[in-house]
Amino acid sequence: MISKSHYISDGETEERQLYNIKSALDIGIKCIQFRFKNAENQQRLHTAEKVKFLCDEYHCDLIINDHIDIALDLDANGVHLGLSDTSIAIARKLMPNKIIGGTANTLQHLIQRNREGCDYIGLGPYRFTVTKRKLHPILGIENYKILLSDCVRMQLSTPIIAIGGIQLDDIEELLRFGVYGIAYSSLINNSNDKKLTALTINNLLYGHI
Ligand code: TZP
Ligand code: MG
Repeated sequence: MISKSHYISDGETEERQLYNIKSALDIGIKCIQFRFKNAENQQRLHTAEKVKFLCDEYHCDLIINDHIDIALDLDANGVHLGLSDTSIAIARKLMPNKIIGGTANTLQHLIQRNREGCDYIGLGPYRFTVTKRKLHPILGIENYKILLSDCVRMQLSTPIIAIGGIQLDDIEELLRFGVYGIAYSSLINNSNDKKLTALTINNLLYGHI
């Protein structure tokens, strides 16, 4: 079962990553995508090992961004792959029973990702965000509406997770347009009441607290 709620980890240092991840676990987040761009490979793996330990302790799913080698090493629940990362076909061969997510920014990408057979598509960015550098063009609500109705018309059925600057007020409308779930980082990291924010996300996505 793919979670409707993906917390994307953020932080320039291991300390910051672990602090943010521990905070997310403490407020009941049940699916974390570990994203640590600003690290050497050895460092990233080392931090990921600690994250895996924490996620196991909290019964939280762990998806690794970009690095299928780390996902395999740690027996994580899945991997999230950008358009220029490992192909979905290779990922599927290497981890047939795991969750494989893929990024999309255009209708062409959505068609490609459906054909490739990933388990969910991260469609974005919804709006500008400082969490990610080298952003694809910003989509905004109008393009989500168009792209999601294109998916219905073309019978593209891979679940779509909206990402990029998502705020609580965006969620109902995105769901109405047909997104399956959301991925977010600063929504939690910048919240003054993380627990309440997490409960509200769950309530909006699953209809219960
Ligand atoms: N990919 C597109 S936007 C983004 C990623 C990883 C960052 C999401 O973080 P935030 O803080 O919710 O914008
Ligand atoms: Mg990537």
